[in-house]
Amino acid sequence: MNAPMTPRRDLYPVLEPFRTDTLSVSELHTLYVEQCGLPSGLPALALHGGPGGGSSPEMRRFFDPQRYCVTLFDQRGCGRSTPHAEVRENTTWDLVDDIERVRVHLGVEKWLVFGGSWGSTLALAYAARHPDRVAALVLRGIFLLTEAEVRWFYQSGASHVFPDAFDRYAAVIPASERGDMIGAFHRRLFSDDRGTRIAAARAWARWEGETISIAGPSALPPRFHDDRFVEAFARIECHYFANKGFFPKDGWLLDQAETFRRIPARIVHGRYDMCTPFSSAWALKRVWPEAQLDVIGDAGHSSLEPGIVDALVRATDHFAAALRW
Ligand code: STX
Repeated sequence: MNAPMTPRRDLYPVLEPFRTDTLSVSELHTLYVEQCGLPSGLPALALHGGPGGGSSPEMRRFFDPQRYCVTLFDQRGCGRSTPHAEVRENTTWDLVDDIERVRVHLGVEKWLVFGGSWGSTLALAYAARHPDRVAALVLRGIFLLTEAEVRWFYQSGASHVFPDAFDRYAAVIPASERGDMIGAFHRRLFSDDRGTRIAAARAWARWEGETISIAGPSALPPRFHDDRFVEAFARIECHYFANKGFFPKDGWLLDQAETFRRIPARIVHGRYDMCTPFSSAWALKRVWPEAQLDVIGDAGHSSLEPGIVDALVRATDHFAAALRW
């Protein structure tokens, strides 16, 4: 007889922040920052995706509220940070500097950094720049922001698995411009005409929303219907991808492994992740054999896929114990 399956862990219960704050980080940008859990708990920072996705209340629920003090903030231009959908003074390195500003503002010495998708990109960039500030890394849906990954999702690759959703995405771009989807979307997302901008933003975001889960296009998350969310998400993502993540060279993050290798880490990735293919997690594991890699056989990209939730909650529980909290 087969051994009984261990039940999958679920998210921790819904919780509200015990503190919310705004932090001015430049003459232009102000960030929304919140903390939840146990104020004297193990410090953790949860980085949202996109870039431009904003924090969501579910992100609080990957951590034991009796053991962790979790900080979330909305990255420049999105969520409750202002100005909304702004891409000036908005680069990977501005966000890395913001993490340090938030850390100093809150009086944290070192923290566990948790991030999925673009949140994993930013977590790795932060760890490469400030390795001594990172107690552990919990990363999901590894995205190294290479040209190959951007091409796979926005140009040709995932289009072969989701041709129906891809047609809806491509419909706002004339056939003559489809050879460079990032360029074609960038022109529209930064058009002076609001109608042009919003039509492009809806198509861009819907593509990502419809391909996020192994459950397929019907699993489109509710906020992908909100024009305010959609405009920041599409503009900021496209701005970062048109600028190749502001990295000095393609594949730069992998080259930094020697800098962050000593940080204890768990990596969680869905085998059927269409947005950020598993090959990037595998490439990272190759240069970072000490990191534990959990491949989830029945999951796509979303952090809320049951197998992904299970692995992430186990990872944060593991580090709460390992870091003796
Ligand atoms: N972007 C992947 C990413 O970071 C290429 C991402 N995709 N969807 C999201 O993030 C949200 C769920 C945060 C909107």
